[in-house]
Amino acid sequence: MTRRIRIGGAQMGAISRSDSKKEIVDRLIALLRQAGEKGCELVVFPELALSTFFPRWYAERDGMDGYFEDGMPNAATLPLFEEARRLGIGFSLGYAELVREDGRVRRFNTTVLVERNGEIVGKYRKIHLPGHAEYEPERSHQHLEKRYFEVGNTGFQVWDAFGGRVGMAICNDRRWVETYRVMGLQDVELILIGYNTPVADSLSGESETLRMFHNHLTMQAGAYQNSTWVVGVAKAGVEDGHRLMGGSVIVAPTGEIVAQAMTEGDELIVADCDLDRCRYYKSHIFNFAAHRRPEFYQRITSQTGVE
Ligand code: CDV
Repeated sequence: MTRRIRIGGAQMGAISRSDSKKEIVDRLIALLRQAGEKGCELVVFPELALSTFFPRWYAERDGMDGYFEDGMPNAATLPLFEEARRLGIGFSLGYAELVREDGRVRRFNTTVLVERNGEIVGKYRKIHLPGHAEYEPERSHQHLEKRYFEVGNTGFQVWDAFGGRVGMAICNDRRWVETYRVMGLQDVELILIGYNTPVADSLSGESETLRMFHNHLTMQAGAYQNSTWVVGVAKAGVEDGHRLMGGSVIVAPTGEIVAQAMTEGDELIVADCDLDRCRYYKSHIFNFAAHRRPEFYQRITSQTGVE
């Protein structure tokens, strides 16, 4: 029996501060229906797909709570869950999560994995939070994820779903080799990643081309070195004067890009992903059991910064 699954990467264009939750969810549903027409069984939505990328603005720590969801699904997102179940399509969805846990209010940058029957089967809370926690006047835009979110507490798990082994990561996580390897060691076959990446870093002066190269380089390397499919999906375009990159891709376990977005707007990319293609490298050049030497990797878990 083939384990081929048709996957849609649902890149989104910009979301402005003034857009209502209903307008945003309607756009997600439109992308989902397009995916249904193309025969997709799984749709990957971006990081923070229900709001503008609010960490670019400074406020009190609870000053952005209006952009957070305090349950999933909730009244605003239920129509998306219902339409997905009606169409028999699963999806991953990134959003800002507000939860009462351990007797206090906690805020995470979260993605849920929803199976074709509408059930949430996995939840990942972003671990590598980029940026800073206080206002930094030298920047043209802030990146305050460390202010508004806590480091995720789910770890990098892998779930049996969609006929394979599925993991998730969020945006900055894609740049870290550890993200992929921890899932690789759990036999991951498909990693779903949403991102919001500014085209410019006001401190480094890197070109847009170089930043797009790094976007793809990290996901292609992660796919190849762990012999897994990777789906990376952007929220792109100009949000209230701040431009985010597109470049959403579906990457094969060989590291090759098999589908890529061409715009910075709402755009669906599609690929047929045969999960059995993961098996070749997993049993040859990246046969971990045969070739890894963890006795020489201790620094990776015992040490954080350079010593
Ligand atoms: N949302 C992100 O995590 N963005 C970062 C930016 C700040 C570099 C990223 O790694 O794309």
